[in-house]
Formats: sequence, structure tokens, C-alpha cells
Amino acid sequence: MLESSGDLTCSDLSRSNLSAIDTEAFGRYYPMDVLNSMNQKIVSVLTLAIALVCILGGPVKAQPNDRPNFVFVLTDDQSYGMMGCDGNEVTKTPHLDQLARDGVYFDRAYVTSAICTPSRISILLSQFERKHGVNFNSGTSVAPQAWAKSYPVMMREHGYYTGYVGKNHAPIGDGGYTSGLMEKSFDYFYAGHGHIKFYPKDLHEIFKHAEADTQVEIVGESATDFLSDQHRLEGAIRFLESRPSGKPFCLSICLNLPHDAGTSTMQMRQSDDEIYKSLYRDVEIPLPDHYVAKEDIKNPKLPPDLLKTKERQTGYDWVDNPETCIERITRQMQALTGIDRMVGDIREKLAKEGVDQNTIIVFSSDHGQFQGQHGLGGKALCYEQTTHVPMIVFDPKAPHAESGRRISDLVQSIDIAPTMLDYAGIDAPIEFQGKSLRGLIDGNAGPVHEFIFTENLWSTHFGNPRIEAVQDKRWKYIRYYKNDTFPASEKILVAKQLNIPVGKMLYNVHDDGIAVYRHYVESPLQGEEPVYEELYDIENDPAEVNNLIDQDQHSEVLERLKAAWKQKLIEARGTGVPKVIRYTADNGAKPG
Ligand SMILES: [Ca+2]
Repeated sequence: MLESSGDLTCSDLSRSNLSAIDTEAFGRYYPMDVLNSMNQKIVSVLTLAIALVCILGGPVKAQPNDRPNFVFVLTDDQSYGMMGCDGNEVTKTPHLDQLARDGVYFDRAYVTSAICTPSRISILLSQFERKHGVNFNSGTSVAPQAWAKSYPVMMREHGYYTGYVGKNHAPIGDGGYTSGLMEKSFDYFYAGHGHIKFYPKDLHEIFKHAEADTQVEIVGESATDFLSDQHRLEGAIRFLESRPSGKPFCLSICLNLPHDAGTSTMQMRQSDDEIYKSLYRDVEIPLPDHYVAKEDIKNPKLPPDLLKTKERQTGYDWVDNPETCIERITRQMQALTGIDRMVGDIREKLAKEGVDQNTIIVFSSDHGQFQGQHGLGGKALCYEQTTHVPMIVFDPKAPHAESGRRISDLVQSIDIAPTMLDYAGIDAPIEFQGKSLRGLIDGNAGPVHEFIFTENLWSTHFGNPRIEAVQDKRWKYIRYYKNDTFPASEKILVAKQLNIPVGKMLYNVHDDGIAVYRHYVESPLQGEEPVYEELYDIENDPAEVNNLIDQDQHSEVLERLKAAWKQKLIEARGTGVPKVIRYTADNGAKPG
């Protein structure tokens, strides 16, 4: 199920007067003969890609044997500011705080798209969504030739022993989650496709032999298993009996917490660790700054016909009142403390295996989410709360004087893959759009980005508009496009009247959806005008309270940012047909 943890009854949603999408208009942009031609090209390219994958399975290139190992931990829906090391005074994250002290903490790290699937693919491929072209509403999966240039495949090709554990939310190959390509691409694979929830065994067969029942602990077990010289965890898909001592490794750990799909399914079972039962239950949890309860919203943060909050997935309604909000934040804090302990255990295991002095640890999140600030819930917006994330890089071989630094230069999630390849001595493929941060980490190079570009192309019946934002270290300019999406509430109403499964009505993407999504990608490049704009002084107003767009004294700043927006938009899109494969309900796709 897509990004929601509740059942989507939406019975309290009201009707909207907005009309359905004008499909004839989209036909003008993408006539069928063009689509058929695209399909033929995709088939040809797929054939080539399969041949390439076969070739890549052959002997690896000779590499020096002192290359570093990598452990990359990616959390789910964790905004900046939820840990001790990024300013949270209540949540206990001693191991992550220590990691930040041992390494460098990037204070200004941003994702590219603030929703799971496109953000995670952006990280894997080092590409903006506008280039890779895959989201929940895109009707596409990542083509094998695009996947062949992902950081894990590149590393394996260059002699790394690779592992992937936890949650996969990236449809890869022909058939997406069922293609089997993801499983085959790693030496060690122990993950569930889509949400794995708080008790992963309830949903995913692959986890059923784990000792623990809870997500973080199961993921921790598999991380330990991967790092061991002998594998013991039954169920993991592996191509070698044990981790080869002569090869460097790269382990990607992808969690489904503190995401609501995880925290909403916490049940305080008797068998749960005490962290998930009693921690933080005896302390006063404050509401976030700028929190507004639903009943107190006087002026919505965004115009109601632009962000249709009434259509929001019910899984995010916990923000609406203080009690449910505090309960959810408490669970998020518990989950983070669990993740923190897992990171501590992994560092201990690295030391025990004698590889801690040659293992680079990266920690970040796929994006943030709102906890009721400005009365908002959910994600897929370009505000700081959704795009600004924690990022720690610990290189044990970095000069000691550079340890414990906080770096305020702008960096982005697409920089992680080029950074790891740089440390591994592997040339970044030309498809990468991010930059290596190694110079910043070592302290011998200047900033890599003057501007950060973020976007939202997940504009669906759940009410979010299409958005682009560009920012420098002080200012942020956001532009919104007309939101003429058909409302979820009306779909739900009709589904119930006619006894059609609501889930299918809401989560299946059909072939025509591909054209709609491609229109979203291209339309701003073809001159579509925004219907609403914002300008924020992030340095003095990080919560984005005061929209300065109409203040004449900032006109020069605005003009500069608009020019940067245009440049970054073109750069993000890149050129050519996207390397994607049709992946819709019409050819058997199951929603992630
Ligand atoms: Ca996420």
C-alpha cells in the first residue's frame, strides 16, 4: 500500500467541485504513435540491458585491496531535528550523537523529492526524479540499464561484496517489485518490497526466521549476519556462504521507521523491547513549534484549492489534534532510539570483526514529514520540514582535526552515491547528477552546490500540488502549479456505491497515468506558469512562517532565484527519453 498506514475509508472527506483531468489535452502532448515508438525503444533497450547484466556478471576488474567498506543507514520519514545531534533535547540518540562527533554532520542536507519511492531511487541512481522518472504515480519502474548505473551495482561490478537489508521501496526492472532484479543485484539480500511495518513477519515471508519480531531488531540481526564471516540467518538471499575477507563490502540498510507505516502498527506487544513499551511514556513531550490543531486552523498554510488537505490520506490525520500528535511523536522517538541502538550495535560488530578502522558509515533519511506544524500533515511538499534531513558521514581515516565538524554548506541526497564511489576509487557514471562530498569531509575543498533544487511530482487524488523549489543558503523560492487532480473522496464514494475495492480505486495506476505524469515532468519546461509562489528567508525564518513573495525590497533576490530555478529545472530534467519501463495495473503491477 502506498505511503499510508490507515485503512483509507476517508468517510469524513467532503466533495470537491474540481473537474476530472482533461485527458484529451494530454493526448496532444503524447499521441499514441509516440508512446508505441517509446515502447519499442524500451523493449530494444531492455534486450541490450539484459545482455549487459549478463556481461557484468563476469570477472571483475582488478582493484587495490585497501579500499574502504561502507555501511549506509537510511531511515524513513525522519526530518532534520529529531535526534540529539541535530537539536532534539528529549530524544535519546547517544550512538548517533557519537557518530556525528566522530565524523561530520551536514547541517544543510536536502533530499530531492519528499516521498519514499522517488527519493530512494534518487539516492540509488544519484538523479533527480525529473530525470529518473519513477514515482508512485508514474506508472513506471527503473529500467535495467538505469539500474546498472546505481551505486550498489557499480560497487559490485568493481569488486565490492554488497548487501541490502530492510525495506525496498524502489520498483526495479520489468515487473518492478516482482522482477527479481533487485534480489539478484546483491550478494546478500534480506528486505521486503514496499512497507515492512513494525512487525515485518506479519507481512513478509523473508523475515520469518529472524529471532526478533520488531523491525529495527530484525534489520539489526541481518546487518550483523552480513558482517559476520559466517552467515547464520535463515531466509537471507545470498550468493556466497560467507563474507569474503579479501573483498571490501558495501551494506545498505534501509529502514521503514520512524515512518507512520511502522509507528502506526506498533502494538506494545509483550515481546517488544522495553524501548517500544515504556520509553518516553513518563516525560512531557512538547508539541512542535508552530503546531496548529485542525480545529484552530484560521488561515490554511496554502490555498485550499492548491493543497487539498481534505483529500489527504487518513494515515496522516494524527496531526489533527494534540493528543494523537503527541502519541505519534512519542512512538517516533522510541523508533529513533531503537535505530540508535542498532547503529551502536553495528559499530560494535565492525570493531569485533576488525574492520571498524576501514569502514565509512553514512547516515541519512529519505525525507521528512509534517507533525502538525502550520496545521500540516504528510509530506510531498518542498518546505524545510519535508526536504531538510539529517546527514552524517564518518570516515575513520579522515584527518583527526576534521572530526566532529558541522558543515553548513548545502548538500543533497544525490551526493551520497558519488561520495561513496569517490572513496571506493570508482569513476562516477555520467548519469550521476550529484557531487562527491569528499573534499568537504576532508576539509580541503569548497562548497559543491550554490543552489538546491527540490520538487514534487506526486500530485494525485490525495491532494498535493506539483511544486518546485530552489534555495541558496539564505533564501528559498517555491512555485506551485494548478492542482486539477480528481479528489480521492469522490473516488471512494463511487467505489463504495458500486462495491468496487477502494484500495484498487486509489492505488492502481493505469497506462494513461504514465502520460499524465510525463506531462507533469515536462510542462514547466514548456512554459507552464505557477499559480502560487513563496519566498522565505530561511536563515531568519527556518520554519517558513512569513511568505515574503510580495515584498518589493526582495525583488532582486527573487529575480536571482527565479533564474536559478530555470537553470536547475533544466539541469534536473537532463535530456532524452527516461530509462523506465511501463509498470501499471494494466500490465500486472501491484502498488508498492
Ligand atoms: Ca519515506
